[in-house]
Amino acid sequence: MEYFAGVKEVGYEGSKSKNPFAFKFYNPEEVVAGKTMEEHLRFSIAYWHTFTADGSDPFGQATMQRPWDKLSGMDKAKARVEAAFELFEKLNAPFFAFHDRDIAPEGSSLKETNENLDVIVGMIKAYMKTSKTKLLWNTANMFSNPRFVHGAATTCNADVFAYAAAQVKKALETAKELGAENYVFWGGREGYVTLLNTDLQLELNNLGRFMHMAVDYAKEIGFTGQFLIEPKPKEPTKHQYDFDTQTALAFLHKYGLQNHFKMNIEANHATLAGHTFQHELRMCRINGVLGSVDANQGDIMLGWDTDEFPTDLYGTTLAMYEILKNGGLTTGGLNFDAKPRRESFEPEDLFITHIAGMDSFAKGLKVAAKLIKDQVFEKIIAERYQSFSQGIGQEIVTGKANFRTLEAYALKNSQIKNLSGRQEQIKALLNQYLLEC
Ligand code: XUL
Ligand code: CO
Repeated sequence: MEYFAGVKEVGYEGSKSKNPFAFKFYNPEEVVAGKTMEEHLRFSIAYWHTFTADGSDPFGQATMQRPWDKLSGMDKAKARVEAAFELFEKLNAPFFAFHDRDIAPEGSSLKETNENLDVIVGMIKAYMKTSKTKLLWNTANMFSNPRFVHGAATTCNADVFAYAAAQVKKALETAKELGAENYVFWGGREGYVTLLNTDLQLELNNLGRFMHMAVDYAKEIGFTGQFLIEPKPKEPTKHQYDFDTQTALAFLHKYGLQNHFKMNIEANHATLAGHTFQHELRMCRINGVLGSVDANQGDIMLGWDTDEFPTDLYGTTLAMYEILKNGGLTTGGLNFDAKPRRESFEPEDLFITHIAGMDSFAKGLKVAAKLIKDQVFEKIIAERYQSFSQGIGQEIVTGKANFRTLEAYALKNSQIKNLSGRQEQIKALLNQYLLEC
């Protein structure tokens, strides 16, 4: 059966096109800075938003019209796989990503749940044999089922910790089976709501133990994909343990896990933490832990995770600047952890939204590549910090200076001169690149 009969294969038509089902900027074969756009951008479709979500919110019921929703149970799960590979092919998507519970329903026992999963993973594997679409990453949903009310690896209930371990064990086997390039840990309900009933130390120690068990099991079964932590500061808990990149890095170093993990940075999680998307990407880049990206955007007027498709060119440009400066994403990709608005409920909206996101990142890539080619920020920054490449500054950064030598220098140096930061001039220059590229 064809699920999206109204949409043919989406092709590149150029920036003048008015066809809503065509790319205006994303031209997979076009070479930018030495690589094709497809190789740079490594787009991925998020199974949960695209095939599982129904548009319900705390105030209202499902709105999404999805042809497979007239089915139920395993029949619905199978129809979703068929629809997924049709959409991947029509969008020419190189990757996809899923949670275990997105692809197959839970059974009445863990054994039955795993059996359901085996059937669907087998079906996905068969599709992947003839499809170009690869698995960017998979993960375990340890937050929807009521058993995870107090968390999973950071629960107060050891039986739940054991269940979560069994679930991640199975998810790692799935990752290996389908050749996932990464495996993601997003904190789900790993966090707390009040310290009045929380043993903070035990919960964090248990999280460290859990992550070590995952690393050990991946080694045991020969899963060589990259482990990723996806930071988020709040939601669903008041305080999520993987608050942001710096917090997650401190956790990894404390528990001796730093050689096994990189980060999966989500734009809307960065802004919830009070950071820009670029801040989180830069923090990863300078620490060598930029793994992958959940490409979406929030709404500056709202304080929650709205998971909108990325259309802000300023954001996509600065994100692509960081990614290019990082030398690319290696095993990672740009995964659209984004959903059509509840009001955009037609099946065709699944194409329109992805096209909007892909075009926005393609344009961002081109502008970022030009900025780097012209060394715009590099020149500004080199000039701003030039005092550290000679004289006393050079002594500081090469470790030759100490408080005594610096005091002697400061006593003699009566005239300190600072230069303007020229922030507004730089922003106006960035606008010129955005408008003219
Ligand atoms: C939740 C979120 C998740 C993760 C995967 O905010 O971003 O969808 O990406 O569990
Ligand atoms: Co995400």
